[in-house]
Amino acid sequence: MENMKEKINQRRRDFLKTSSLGVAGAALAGGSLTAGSLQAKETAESRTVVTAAHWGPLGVVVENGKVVKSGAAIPAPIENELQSVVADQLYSEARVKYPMVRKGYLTGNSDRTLRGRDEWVRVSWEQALDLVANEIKRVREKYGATGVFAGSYGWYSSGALHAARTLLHRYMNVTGGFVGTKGDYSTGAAQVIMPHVLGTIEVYEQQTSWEVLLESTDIIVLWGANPLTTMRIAWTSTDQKGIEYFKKFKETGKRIICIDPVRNESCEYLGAEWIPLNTATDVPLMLGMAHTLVSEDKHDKAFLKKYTRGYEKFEEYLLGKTDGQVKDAEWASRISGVPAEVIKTLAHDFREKRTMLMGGWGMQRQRHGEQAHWMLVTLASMLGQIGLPGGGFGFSYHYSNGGVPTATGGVLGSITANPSVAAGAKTWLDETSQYSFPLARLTDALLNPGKVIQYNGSEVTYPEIKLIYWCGGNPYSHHQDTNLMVKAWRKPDTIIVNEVNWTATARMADIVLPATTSYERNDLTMSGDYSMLNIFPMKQVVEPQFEAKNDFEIFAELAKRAGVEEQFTEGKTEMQWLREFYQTAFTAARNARVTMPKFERFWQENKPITFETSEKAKKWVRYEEFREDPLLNPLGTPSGKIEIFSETIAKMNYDDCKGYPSWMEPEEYAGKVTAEYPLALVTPHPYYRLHSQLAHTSLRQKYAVKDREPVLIHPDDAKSRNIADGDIVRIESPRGQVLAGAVVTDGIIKGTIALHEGAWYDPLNPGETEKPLCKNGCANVLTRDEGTSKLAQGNSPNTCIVQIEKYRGEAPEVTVFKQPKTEKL
Ligand SMILES: Nc1nc2c(c(=O)[nH]1)N[C@H]1C(S)=C(S)[C@@H](COP(=O)(O)OP(=O)(O)OC[C@H]3O[C@@H](n4cnc5c(=O)[nH]c(N)nc54)[C@H](O)[C@@H]3O)O[C@H]1N2
Ligand SMILES: Nc1nc2c(c(=O)[nH]1)N[C@H]1C(S)=C(S)[C@@H](COP(=O)(O)OP(=O)(O)OC[C@H]3O[C@@H](n4cnc5c(=O)[nH]c(N)nc54)[C@H](O)[C@@H]3O)O[C@H]1N2
Ligand SMILES: [Mo]
Repeated sequence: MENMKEKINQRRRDFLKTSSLGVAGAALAGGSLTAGSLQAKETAESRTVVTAAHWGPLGVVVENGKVVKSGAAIPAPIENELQSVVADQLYSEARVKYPMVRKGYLTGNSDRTLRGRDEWVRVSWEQALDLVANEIKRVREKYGATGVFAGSYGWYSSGALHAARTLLHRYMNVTGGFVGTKGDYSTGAAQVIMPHVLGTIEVYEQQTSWEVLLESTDIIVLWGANPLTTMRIAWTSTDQKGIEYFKKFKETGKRIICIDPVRNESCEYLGAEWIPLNTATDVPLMLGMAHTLVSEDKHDKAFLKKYTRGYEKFEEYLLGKTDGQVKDAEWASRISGVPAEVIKTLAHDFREKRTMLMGGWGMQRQRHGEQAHWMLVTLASMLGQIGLPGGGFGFSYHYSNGGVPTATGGVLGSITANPSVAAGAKTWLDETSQYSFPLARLTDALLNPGKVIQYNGSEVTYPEIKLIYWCGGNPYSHHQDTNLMVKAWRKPDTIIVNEVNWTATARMADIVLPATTSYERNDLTMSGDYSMLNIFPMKQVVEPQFEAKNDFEIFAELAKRAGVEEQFTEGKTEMQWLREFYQTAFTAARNARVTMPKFERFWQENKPITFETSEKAKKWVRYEEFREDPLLNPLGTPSGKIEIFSETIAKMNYDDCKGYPSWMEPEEYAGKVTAEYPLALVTPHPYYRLHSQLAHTSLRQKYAVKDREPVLIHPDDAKSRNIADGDIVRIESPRGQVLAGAVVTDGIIKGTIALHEGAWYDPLNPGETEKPLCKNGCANVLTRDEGTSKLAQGNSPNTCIVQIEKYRGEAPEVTVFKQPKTEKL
């Protein structure tokens, strides 16, 4: 039965089966087993290699030179199936095998609308590299560095050295510069507003320790957060501990509340109370709670006075003094769909009990997304628990194991985007180019060179982009309004993509260079992002498949053609780089009086290093120092306090972001549907993939419905359209149309459907119609491409209305996971 709930229950049963370690161990028979994990080992018949990926430390079993199995190298608290498909990734039918050039590009490039539907021609590496090097040189000479766009957003693969995007930037920097990007798709709105409110970006910061939460927190609120799903991976590699802590909290029997349009995997697994709400209505819901507190005089006035600024201005708005609208629980209920009584009760409970509001990020990936997190901080201020053990708010408990205490040890060095910057860990938000624009405005920039837009109090002018180079990302999966992007993508002269697989982005390029997976090269990674708990060896498992090369090699070759190979490689080989990165950690660890093995031994033993965690780290409370003494430990805001009113933002005078958090109706949501498009769409992150990564593996069989992306629909909405569970459906928005497979479930609020992000775009007859049908179900074919506001210009996919119907007739086959058409010239 293709039913979401059934699948979640199945997962629960699978979990119960595998949680006793003996059973998990047996399931992984083949490698050497220690408590349900695969350790490095070599016998006459088989070899187990320890490596790692975003989805954690992996043991990979090789027999006769081929990978036959993979699994956790350190036991996972809940089985992580993402770890089991190394072989599928290596030997996929979707792999780019050779350097390929689009036929029409080779024969004069007179018709750029052929992108995405032309034939491909295999060329030699020499030919491909010459072509790329010469074209970049031509564009730079003619248009300068601003003609070359290499923002190349994406999640590529873990690794301190083979970091696809960083390597591209490094190559671009040593050869003459490029246009880069500002921000990311994850927290586009929050990361720009939070510094005004709290003085830090907040979303990528360590959280109050889980050890403190276990002891002090009474209520956890998963406010639009789904950690069971989103912590199956981490930006470096998951330390797997965050989920373990959620599990422990659940075992204490304390309350967990989930405020979400979807009864998501975390809600199900943790047995949380589900408060369904309409997508994009969190601000009214929070205002309703805030109003309840004020009207009963229960807000923490002492906290507001001592630690915040501008509350009075916000209160005037809350009470309707500025716009005549009282934001009480009844008003909030009409918009959010949450009963007024529930709103009031929650407000009381949060005030009386030690409550941790864990905010996810889906609610800021929408128009006016800045307001949700600002309002959440405001509500938390009124509750007065910020800086107390286990209370307040946290914006990273669902991501990369936030709240897992930081270990004492060493942190690996890593390759830099600019050789003149010394090696060391840098965050991906650091700008590496001289020119940049907010990344979610990509289509707008391609279509409107020279246009000036507002961004966080400044102006940004779009460059004229003549060449795009993408390495380690998949914009045809991640960017909003695919059909508009197809048009924009026709503007540049040349598009180059390094890819492992024939993703839609590779298919839309002119030149495609085959990249290795991380299992075909040597690397190192930390785990946890915040915990820095482990160093994982990422040992090469097999030889590169077909003619795939490492991005490092590709860019070294290209740099050589520009006469700057030495600057790019610094004369170091793969293993020399790794030894150096390791040494950085070794030295730091020694300074912290922690011993690490010498590199040679570490590499030869092929075992993860796990650092110890201090008692101090376990007791760490975010904002504790600020609470103790706000004058001695002020925040990085202009007032040094939490800014409920921001003078800085008010002075920008933006109509779409005022000086205090407020409710601005988005253009499309459940409260603003039309007869043609009567439903709202939400696009959460998928359980069995990392965005588009792993979509081509056998994991697809666990969720696909009639070989399409599953769409969650409420039984009432399905019934009125004659849609049954398992039906193929057609979803249409003002911007595009896709096929999907219906999952009829009461686990979604009525009036909204959910289609996860990350499906591979697979158009039927591309270029021939205005709204070509995506056969597979890529959510972004439907979504809107508009900035969150003039402040952050973040992406806003969760602002979207649609219609859905049963698909009649023969559904076209999904073809995007196969090789594209090739030809000999
Ligand atoms: N509708 C909607 N859209 C969204 C979101 C949403 O919530 N809703 N979420 C947004 C968010 S938060 C994000 S982060 C983005 C994610 O968007 P992306 O980060 O672009 O998505 P990935 O699928 O991780 O793409 C990574 C690509 O890199 C390739 N790759 C892997 N390893 C290597 C390597 O070593 N070398 C090279 N050259 N390539 C490699 C993979 O094959 C894959 O195609 O999507 C955004 N889009
Ligand atoms: N397995 C897996 N893990 C991942 C990823 C992945 O693709 N797969 N992606 C990684 C990346 S790059 C990122 S940025 C993070 C993403 O982390 P998030 O952005 O937090 O993830 P989402 O799934 O977009 O949203 C989380 C929850 O919010 C709900 N939601 C959406 N809109 C609203 C709203 O308006 N209000 C409320 N209250 N809830 C809403 C969704 O239904 C979902 O249950 O996850 C990371 N982890
Ligand atoms: Mo993200």
